Amino acid sequence: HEEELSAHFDATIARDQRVEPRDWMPEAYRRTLVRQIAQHAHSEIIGMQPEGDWITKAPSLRRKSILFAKVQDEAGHGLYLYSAAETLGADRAELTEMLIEGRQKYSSIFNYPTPTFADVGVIGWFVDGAAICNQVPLCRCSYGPYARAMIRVCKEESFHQRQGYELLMTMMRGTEAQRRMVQEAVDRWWWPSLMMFGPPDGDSPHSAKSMAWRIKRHSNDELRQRFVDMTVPQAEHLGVTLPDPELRWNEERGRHDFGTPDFEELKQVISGNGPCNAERVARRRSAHENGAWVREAAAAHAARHAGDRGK
Ligand code: FAQ
Repeated sequence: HEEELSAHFDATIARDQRVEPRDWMPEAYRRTLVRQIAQHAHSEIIGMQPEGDWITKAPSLRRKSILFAKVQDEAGHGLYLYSAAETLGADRAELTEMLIEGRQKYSSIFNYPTPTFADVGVIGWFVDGAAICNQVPLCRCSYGPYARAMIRVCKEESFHQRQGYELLMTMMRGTEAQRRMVQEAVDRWWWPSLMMFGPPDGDSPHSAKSMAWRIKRHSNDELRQRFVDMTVPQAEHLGVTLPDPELRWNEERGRHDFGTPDFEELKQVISGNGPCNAERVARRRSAHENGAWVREAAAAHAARHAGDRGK
């Protein structure tokens, strides 16, 4: 029987059809998805912090309301993604426990500080830009609930990217000090943004399997290349320099050549030793602990409501 189910699963993948929660799936496929979707959900939730720091300090009411809305969208993305993980049998409370105990990862990028308001713009431009490159192909991921969640997430993310770029355009039309602030933020975020795509292909243990299962559609290096090709003309238009002396157009390949990110730094940040890892996790933990009474009250209310319905 198991063989038959397995053949059916393989055929579904080969036909490029979706695997749904009720379908049989190999345990390793389920585990890979829970791992990736949980990390993705945690990234959205932890990702609220670096920009969230600027909500109370935004330079105008307009910028404040835009930022508020963006950070709320990220909370929403986190919730869709936790729901997608739940369709695979994961328990959201357990996933949160694993995050605050440091047993599950979130994107390296959210462990860098945001000392100036230009960081808000650069996060939108680079980090949401990188997220879009990585996530648009996930809209065709073989697992239905994840693929469908990605459609709305990508639409919102492309709006986020444009708001970051528009913020930077505004600053570039401002004073010399504002232009310097933008360039300085670009210099700090460029390499960490390239690291978001993960280790190089030769050093990516999960890629082969995830591509065979059509969870991933493109390799880490291919997506990194797409991001560079997409971003270079945007940088020119904005009037900033990307901090890579090896960056140049390669006529033959029809793509840009670029330098190698410091993958040792990526390893360090992933292992908890980035500039803000401890702060990010501590804040998530305290928010979770401070919210305990809300969860208890909601559960008590739901239990009483269930009792009412029984009468
Ligand atoms: N950070 O074998 P691979 C956002 C880990 S966007 C931390 O290549 P895989 C939106 C990897 O998990 C950011 N860990 O793994 C937003 C694995 O560890 P494990 C979130 C990383 O899975 C914007 C190990 O290294 N997006 O939040 C990183 O095939 C602005 C080996 O790597 C997603 O999560 C890293 N950068 O490929 C929010 C997208 N790279 O599990 C707020 C979905 C690698 O063995 C503001 N995820 N690792 O312990 C993916 O596409 C994939 O999981 C990759 C990694 C591409 C990230």
